[in-house]
Amino acid sequence: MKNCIPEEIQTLPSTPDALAKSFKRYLIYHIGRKTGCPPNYLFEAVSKTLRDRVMVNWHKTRAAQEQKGVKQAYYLSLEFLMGRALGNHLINLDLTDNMRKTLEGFCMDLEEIESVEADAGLGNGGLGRLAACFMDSCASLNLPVMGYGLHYEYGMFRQLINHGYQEEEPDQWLRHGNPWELRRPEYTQRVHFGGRTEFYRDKNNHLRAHWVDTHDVLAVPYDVPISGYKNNTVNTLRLWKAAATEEFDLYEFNAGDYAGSMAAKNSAENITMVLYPNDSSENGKELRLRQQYFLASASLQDILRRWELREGKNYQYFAEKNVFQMNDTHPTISVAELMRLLMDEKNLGWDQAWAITTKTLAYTNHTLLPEALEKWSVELFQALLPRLLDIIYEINAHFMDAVRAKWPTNIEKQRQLSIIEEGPHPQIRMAHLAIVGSFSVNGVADLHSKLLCQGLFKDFYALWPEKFNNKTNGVTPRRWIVHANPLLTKLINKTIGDEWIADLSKISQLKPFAAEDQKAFHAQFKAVKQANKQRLAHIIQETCGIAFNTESIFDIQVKRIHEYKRQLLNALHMIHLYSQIKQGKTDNWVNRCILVGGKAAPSYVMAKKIIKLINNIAYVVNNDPEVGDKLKIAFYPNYDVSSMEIIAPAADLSEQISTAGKEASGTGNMKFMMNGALTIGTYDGANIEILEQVGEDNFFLFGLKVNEIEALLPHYQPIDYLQQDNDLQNVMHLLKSNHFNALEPHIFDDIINSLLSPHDPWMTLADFRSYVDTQNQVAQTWLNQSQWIRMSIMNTASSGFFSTDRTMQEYNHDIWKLKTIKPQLGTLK
Ligand code: 26W
Repeated sequence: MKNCIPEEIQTLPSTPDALAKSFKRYLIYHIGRKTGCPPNYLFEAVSKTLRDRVMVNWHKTRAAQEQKGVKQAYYLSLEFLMGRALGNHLINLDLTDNMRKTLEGFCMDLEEIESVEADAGLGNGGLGRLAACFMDSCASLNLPVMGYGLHYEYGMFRQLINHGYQEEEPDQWLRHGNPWELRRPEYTQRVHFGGRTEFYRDKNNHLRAHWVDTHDVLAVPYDVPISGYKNNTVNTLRLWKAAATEEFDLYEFNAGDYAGSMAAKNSAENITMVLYPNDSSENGKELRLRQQYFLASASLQDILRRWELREGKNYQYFAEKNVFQMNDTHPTISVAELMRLLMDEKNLGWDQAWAITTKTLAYTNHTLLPEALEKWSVELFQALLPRLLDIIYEINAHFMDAVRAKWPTNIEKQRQLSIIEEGPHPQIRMAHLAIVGSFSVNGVADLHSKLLCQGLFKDFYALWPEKFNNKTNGVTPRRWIVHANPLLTKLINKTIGDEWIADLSKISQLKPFAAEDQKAFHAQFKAVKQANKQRLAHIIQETCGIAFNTESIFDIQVKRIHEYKRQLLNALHMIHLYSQIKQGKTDNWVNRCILVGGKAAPSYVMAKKIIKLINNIAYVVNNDPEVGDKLKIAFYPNYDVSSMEIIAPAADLSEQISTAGKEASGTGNMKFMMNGALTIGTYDGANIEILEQVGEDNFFLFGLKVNEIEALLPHYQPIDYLQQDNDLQNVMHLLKSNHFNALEPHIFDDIINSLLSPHDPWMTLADFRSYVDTQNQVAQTWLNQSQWIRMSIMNTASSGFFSTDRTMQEYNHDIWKLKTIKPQLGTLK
């Protein structure tokens, strides 16, 4: 449509008065409410006021990044665990103070408004939150990186605790709308399912394929702005929502089957209805495969569309200017989908398409657990994605040639490495497809990457050592220090200035302030921790009705509930402390408040039992007058990103107690460290690098190492540990005697049996003694408060390495090779 809208647009003024004017305009004229309206409208008006200030920089960033010749990276992920956006944008735009003043003018409190926002819980745990921290750091580093994910109608379920049991409720995060997303139907893509392959000869007599008789689903993008820290860059996270095509509505509608047409519409729109709440075991559900292909296909088509807008149909330089990072194997069908698009839609030959694919795709592995390695049945693929199955077979045939060339006489190697696992029900091994199709394969911590090369992917490493690399995870200091811990931020700024926020390596300038003679700084550091403990204690009182005394050690384990993370080891320690109190062994006692939080996958029976056990122990301990303040235990319901923002700043002790070799990295460990918690941890994942950075004097290390675990596993006899250890006997006796479940006898029998089984892969009892002894050291250290504070300051001051800014710089230097792109300042032309 013709128009003469001026091309020049200007960023809106952001003085408190200007913000107030915008806010009033939104509330009164856009939303149509005034005083006395529900809080979600106030939040919406505040967010849209701020969003207006993001908009021009968003345009400018896109304009700068979409110039010809600019290389871009795309982060493909089924999960983006973003949490809340408002506070984060305020920090990045440096508008926190102005907005606070504006709202004070209306007798409103900024923190209260922020707390109205629903978490964008589009992820399970570590992998999803990592994607969110990556997006923040890429924008803050001016890296042209776009995120592609799914617009789930329901995110991670809400966890309720009822009589100690987990119950799940749907997460209706979009109930009041989402001011941070923009629907962009003009960029809708069409994704195929079902049908069959038809081969034909093109005019040059080349054999080509058509995917025909498909059932299509539309992918409608929702764009979310990702602002960088005080640098005017605003990147994009594009989330796809499934919608039915009109034809397939109309066809059935005209045939008179209204209900049938609606059912078909539903089945299309189901694809992005809900996030799968499993964070380790893959269960082969068709809908999950549909989600994965839907993301891959819509994103790749969108990227090719944008490429052609800039460069036309010329694919010669595509690989030089585009790179895709696959977040675990979940989006790995992209390997085959990119081949399909390049060959069937863009008419490239196999060799050219394969060269492009393997120069643009990179894969990050996030787990060594065998049950988490994705496999899809060939049968399901045949029915749902027949054309992609053809391509995977052909990729595998070429790959088997390479395997034969390396190991000419070894048939067994071919069987082990094949993308197709043969058997009565053949399966596609997605990790193998990812490695074969990628130029880079990385793990997420030093140890984890080494274990990939030596264990899980050993033969692939022998074949292509140059593909393998490590990228130790991080977390964004903007959310995990500046936003979560404003008091600490103020103290650090006052002490060393604020450059650490954009360059966390500078936080090491705090190290001299750990020295014994820095009494004033120590007192202020301690006061900050105390205030943050008060803030958490208040919430625990409100939600759990349990009184946490802020003079006690706050000993915290929050993460997904999983046997390998060993919440059970923590539970055994709780019972041990309780038993000590009951036996009167309380000389030099140190009071402790133990907090555990996390969600169990709804179908993970053992994880749910662990939650019940912790709640039952808590009930007995908290209601025993003889125990009093010596020990308090709480289970934090519905642990999510926003709760971690309150929890991490209040922790004295961070529990990172996985069986060595099982936790790929961990990122909660880093959030705790930054906020001055000391870690009690095994030699696992990024704990090892935390220990290296902070020094062993400032870290409580315990437990068996990977090689010891491996050596012991075949002849592990938990009974032996029991026989040698009185404390362990007392603990197991209390458990077995139904002490914590008098009204529900034997409900914990399967837990007891798993601990005592020689086949317990997590070897919990093997680490019990070492854990309890180290917890005693923790308590002894706490008695020396000045030493504790020194160690705590050293943790914050040594956390510089764990910024995702560093992680992203490494991805960029080694894998993506992007140039930084800054938006042009001034008015937009
Ligand atoms: C259902 C399939 C499935 C399988 C694995 C879903 C999700 C997963 C993820 C790999 C689980 C996950 O979140 N892994 C965590 O990734 C973090 C970021 O790299 C690491 O810090 C954690 O150690 C790792 O457990």
